[in-house]
This record gives sequence, C-alpha cells and structure tokens, in this order.
Amino acid sequence: MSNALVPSTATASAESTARVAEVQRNTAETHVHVRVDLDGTGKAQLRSGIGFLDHMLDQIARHGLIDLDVDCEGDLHIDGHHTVEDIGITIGQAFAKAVGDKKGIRRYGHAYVPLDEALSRVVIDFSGRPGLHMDCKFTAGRIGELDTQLVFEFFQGFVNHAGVTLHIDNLKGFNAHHQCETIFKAFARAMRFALERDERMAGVIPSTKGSL
Ligand SMILES: [Mn+2]
Repeated sequence: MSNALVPSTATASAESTARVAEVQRNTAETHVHVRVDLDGTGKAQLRSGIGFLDHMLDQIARHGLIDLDVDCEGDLHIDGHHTVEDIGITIGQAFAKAVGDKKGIRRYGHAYVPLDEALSRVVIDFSGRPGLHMDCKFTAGRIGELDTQLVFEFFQGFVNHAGVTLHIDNLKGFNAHHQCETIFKAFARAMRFALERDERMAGVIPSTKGSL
C-alpha cells in the first residue's frame, strides 16, 4: 500500500470537526477534570491546587492558543506528586482525544523560548509513540509549592497518554522559575505549530505509514 499521502475521501467533514475533548479521570488519589479546545484563543480556567502549576498550565493555553480547563481535587496532604502526574496524564488523554486521526496537521513542532537569562528548546512529534527525553537541571528543589522533580512527572504522564515524542532541553538558566517557565512556553509554542493545519496537507495523515 502506498496511498498514505493520498487524501482520503472521508476527510472534509473530519476537518471541520471541532478539536475539543473533555476527560474526567478519578482514582483514589485524585479526581481530575480536563477540557481542551485545540483551536482556542488561549483562555484557561485552572484549579490544580498548586499555584505555580496553574501558572505553567496558563502558559500552555496562552502560548499554544489552546483553551484549557483543569480542575483537580488531589491528595495534596501527602505531597504534590499524584496531583501533578495525574494532571499530566489527563491532559495527555484529552489531547489524544481532541487531535483525532491527525489528518492535515503539521505533526512536528519546535520552539526556542527565552526568559531573561533562561533558554529552553522543546521539540515535539505527534508520532503516536510515547517518548520523553528531558534534560533540565533545576537550580532549586521547589518553585512555590511545586517540587521541581514533578515537572518530569507531568511531562511523562502527558507523553504516555498523548502518544507523542517530546524532547525538552533547558539550555541555560539560573532562576528556577525562569527555567520552568521557558520549558512550558516552548512546549506550548512547539505544540501550536505541530497541531496547526498545514493547508498543503489538507486531508492527509502526515506519515508514509498512513496512520499515526
Ligand atoms: Mn512567571
């Protein structure tokens, strides 16, 4: 079969379908509700229970031009681990649902984002294959109420459930708030590019395999 790059006939309606998804994920540790609109305007309603995480999720919405609602009741009396990881998982599930069959998207995206002395590069592939490669040596163990080790857990959760390959490199930075913010902003920009529709690829799944 070599028809992977031939537009299929059933794409016209798929392309006008809203890329919106809602996921409710309940465990004994957390209850997470996520709603996402990949073609949004950057509006966010965020109640993760961790202030600095809300600030980071806001970057995803704002710089990804994604509408994002996140509501979490987590076991923060233990620590932030389950909350941060499960929010990553649930956002990943919502993205996988919203992006659908990936017809017409660019698939790959990358961005470099600075914030004063800090600089990060994020490269994403909506490949269908989970893979996280993250290199960031945070200069502090905590940023506000967020344990910086949990940034990795957030992205691991996202990657596993969104089915993406994600390379995150913090290239420079002294202030941990800046390091983290450049990562989330670059992640948002990279996703925006990867998820936007490429007019020259209308109705085409961007893979020689014919599926992603
Ligand atoms: Mn900030």
